[in-house]
This record gives sequence, C-alpha cells and structure tokens, in this order.
Amino acid sequence: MRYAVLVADQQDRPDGAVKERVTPKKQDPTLYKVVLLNDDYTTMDFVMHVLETVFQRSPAEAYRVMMQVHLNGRGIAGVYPWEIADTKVDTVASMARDAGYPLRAALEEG
Ligand code: TYC
Repeated sequence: MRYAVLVADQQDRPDGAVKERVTPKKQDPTLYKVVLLNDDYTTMDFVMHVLETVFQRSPAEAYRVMMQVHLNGRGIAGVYPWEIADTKVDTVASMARDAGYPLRAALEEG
C-alpha cells in the first residue's frame, strides 16, 4: 500500500520560538489501468452503464470499450492513480454483485 505522508520540520529560532512547517509529500505519479474482463453473462447494457457512470465515458466511448472487451476478452476502462483505480475496481465489483452479474475489473500497472 502507498501513503501520502505529512512531514513536519521544526526550526529553532534565536528568539526561542519554534517555527513548524508542514509539507505535503508529492502524490505518487504512477498510473494504473482499470481493465474490464469479458464474461458470457453480463449484459452489454450493464457494461455500458458501468462505463458511463463509474468511468465517465460518453455513450459512444462506452459502446466502443464494451465491444473491445466483448471481442478481445479485455479492455481499458480508464487510467488513474492507485487509490482511485483501486476504488473503481471495488465499485465495479459491488455494482455487479448487486445486479447479479459476474462482471469483473482488474488493476494493471503502467
Ligand atoms: N460478453 C457479454 C455478452 O455477450 C458482454 C460483455 C462485455 C460482458 C464486456 C462483460 O466486460 C464485459 N453479453
């Protein structure tokens, strides 16, 4: 797991006061692909709904990505920093579970 870290510096000053500086560490810039996987049971409409609502794809893009997955077995739903990508994988799993479909998404580095 990766964490954003807060770093506190303390500097002693001649008057005895202590100045504290809090510097947010830069976010990890590594991007992760959220990959949708094909199956035989999830409806095309449900996959497009997921692509439009979870991955902010237009209806035309959602259709293109869905067909890519349907024909090739996998396709990229979106590319995000780790925390966001991981949450989207969980969201897909929970939407699919609630709807009774076996649709799955996975994370890929790079
Ligand atoms: N193969 C499914 C069907 O024929 C459609 C589908 C597309 C399912 C993409 C999953 O990630 C997926 N109903």
